[in-house]
Amino acid sequence: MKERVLQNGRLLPALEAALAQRYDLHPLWQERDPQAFLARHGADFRGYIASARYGADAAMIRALPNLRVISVNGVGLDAVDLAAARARGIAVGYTPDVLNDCVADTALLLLLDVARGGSAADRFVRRGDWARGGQFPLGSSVHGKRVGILGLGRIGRAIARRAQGFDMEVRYHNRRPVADVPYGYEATLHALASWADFLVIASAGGPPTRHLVAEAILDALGPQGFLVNIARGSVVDEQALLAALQQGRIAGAGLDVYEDEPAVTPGLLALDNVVLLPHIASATHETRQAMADLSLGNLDAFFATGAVQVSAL
Ligand code: 8YV
Repeated sequence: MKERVLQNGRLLPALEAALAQRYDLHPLWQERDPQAFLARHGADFRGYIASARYGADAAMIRALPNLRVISVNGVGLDAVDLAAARARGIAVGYTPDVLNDCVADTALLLLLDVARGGSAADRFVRRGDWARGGQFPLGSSVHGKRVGILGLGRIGRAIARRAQGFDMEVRYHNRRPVADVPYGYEATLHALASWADFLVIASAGGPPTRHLVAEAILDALGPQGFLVNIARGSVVDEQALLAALQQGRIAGAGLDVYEDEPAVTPGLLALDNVVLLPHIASATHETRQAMADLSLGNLDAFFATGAVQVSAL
């Protein structure tokens, strides 16, 4: 008999198809009353497939009393209650590394776009402003500028390498200094923001980093400084960011993530010096396929051997 696996939200169609072939996959998101469904059938499921957006909180884990494995199709684990999983002995798999390059590419995409005004210039051409004789304002060059990276994990390092390729100077702030990297360490985020022309957030999300970037850090970044966030929206106080942008206290922002996705603080939509992406940093055919292979591999490995391939615990 096939193992029952619960699916909390949409995934790559190819992954959904592969899961449905191997498992008795149930799409919870199609239930009209998910709570009632869980109350009746929660005990049937031993597997659970989650994503960065559709995680597994304590209530969900409680509703699945026989759950043995959670496979997260993503690297960020802030939407999964890891303590609750650990307490119950539930294995948790995730998909680190395979998305480092695409996420880092997106950080540079946002950095270059917001500095040079790529998206705004595109709008300028489409509006007919160029044809009418308009002059698009000058941008900021990036070579020789300073990139401060918050969170020098796997993705942060990939961003640092790319920034060096653009002849930028790199420093970072982390909970603790990282051995074997050629980048300067700033002991506080405030010092990093004061030093940087571009502050790039590549840290984990969740309670420990919530609103780390708020008014004081934005003011340290200053009127010539740009913020880039490819990590989690929760790290930035979005209202404070909006105020800083509206008042010219920072120069611009490039965002892939938001506090309340898919909602974006409305005031941001009106600003030409803000580049807004819909959480697509890992969204390429190649990377999403690699993530799908790994999250499926984690489930398969667990049911075959009792352990996931890549454990988050
Ligand atoms: C995806 C992400 O949006 O991996 C993460 O933590 O935020 C992204 O890669 C998501 O997990 C895809 O389902």
